[in-house]
Amino acid sequence: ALENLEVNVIGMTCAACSGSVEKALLKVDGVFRASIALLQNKAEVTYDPSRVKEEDIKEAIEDIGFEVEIIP
Ligand code: 9UX
Repeated sequence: ALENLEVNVIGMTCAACSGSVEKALLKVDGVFRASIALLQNKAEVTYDPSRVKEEDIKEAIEDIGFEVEIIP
């Protein structure tokens, strides 16, 4: 079954930032949907937990230069 993950993304200041986060997330194998809320500093990700771990999703965002906090 697919799962949803909500994270705080720290450091997004413009629409190009949120665009690059969305693009990076959608490139991750097992990620189906990524919705970035620039003003709320949030990303909501729909993924297949049998194909990708929460940690890998976090890393994909960190790799392009933003900090991430998982919202429990
Ligand atoms: Mo423009 Mo957003 O450099 O970091 S992409 S502010």
